Amino acid sequence: MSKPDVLQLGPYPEWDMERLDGLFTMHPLFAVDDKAAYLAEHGGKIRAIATRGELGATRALIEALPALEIISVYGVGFDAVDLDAARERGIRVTNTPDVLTGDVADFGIAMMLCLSRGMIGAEKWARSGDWAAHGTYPAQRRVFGKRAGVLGLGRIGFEVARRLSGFDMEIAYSDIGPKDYARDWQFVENPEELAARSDFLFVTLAASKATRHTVGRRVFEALGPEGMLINISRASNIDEEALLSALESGKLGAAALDVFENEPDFDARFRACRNVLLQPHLASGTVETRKAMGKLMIDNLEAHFAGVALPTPVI
Ligand code: 8YV
Repeated sequence: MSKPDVLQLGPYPEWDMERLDGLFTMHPLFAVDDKAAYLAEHGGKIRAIATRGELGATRALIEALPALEIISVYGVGFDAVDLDAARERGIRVTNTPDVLTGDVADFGIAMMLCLSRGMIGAEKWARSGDWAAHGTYPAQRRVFGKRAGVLGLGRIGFEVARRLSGFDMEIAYSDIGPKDYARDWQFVENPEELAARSDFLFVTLAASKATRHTVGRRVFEALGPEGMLINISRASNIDEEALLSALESGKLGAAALDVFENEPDFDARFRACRNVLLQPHLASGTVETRKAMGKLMIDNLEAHFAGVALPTPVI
C-alpha cells in the first residue's frame, strides 16, 4: 500500500524525520521556493499536514488541499490552525499537550531570574574583562518574596505558579474563574487588577481569537516602572505596539519575551530596548521535550491512518 502524503510546514529534527519518512511520503513545503506551484502539483494528494505551533494552517491552505484529513501540530498551541475551516470539512486537528509543560514553566522562571538578576549583562562583564578592569557589577533586583501574577492558570500557568511558590512569593492568578486546584493562590478577576498587585506578571494564556491583545497599555501601566512582564505564551495575547511604547517610555520596567509577532523577523525596536530579555521561542526546546513532542505529533498521524483513536485530539 502506498504511504499517505503529508505536507510539512516546518523543519523537524532528524530523529523525527527518520520516522516520518518511514511512515509517510513527506512534502517539505517550507523548503520550497515556489509554494503555489508546489501545491498546484501535489496539493491534490495531501492527506495530512504536519506543522509547528507557530506555523499557520490557514483557511487558504486547507482549501488548497481537497484530500486533507488531519492536521498534526508539533506544539500545545493550535492558534495558528484555522479551526473553523478544519471543522467545516471534518478535518481532525491534534496537538502535543502535557509533554512540554514542565520545560515551558522552567523557562519562564529562568527568564524571570535571568532578567531580574541581570545575568546576561553580568556574564558579558565577566567574560569581557570588565570585572577586572572596572570592578563590581551593579546590584540588581531581588526575586524571592516578591508578588507574582499568573495570567491563565492552565497546565503551564499552574506549573509556573507551583514553581514560584518555592521562591516564597505571594501568588495571584487570573482566569475565567477561580480554580479549585489553586486554593493557595489568590484569584483576581481581571488582568489589570492582577498586574497592579504583581511585581512579576507571567502570561500563560492559551491563545485564541478571544485572548488577542488581552494584555495592553492598562496592564503595562498597572505593572509599573518596577514591574516585569514574562511572556511564554503567544505574542497575540499582548498588544506588542503598546508593549514597545511602555518599555521605551519606562512606564513598564522590563519584559522577558520568548514569543513575538512575525517570528523570527520580530520588531527591531525590541533590540534597542535595554530592559528586555529576548529569546527565540525556545521555552519547549529541550532534547527530552522535543523528542516527546515529535513522538506525539507522529503518533497522532499514525493513529489516524491506522483508524484508531487519536492520542491527543483538539477536534
Ligand atoms: C513550538 C509552541 O511549537 O507548544 C507550542 O505551542 O509554541 C512551541 O512548543 C515549538 O517551538 C515548535 O515550533
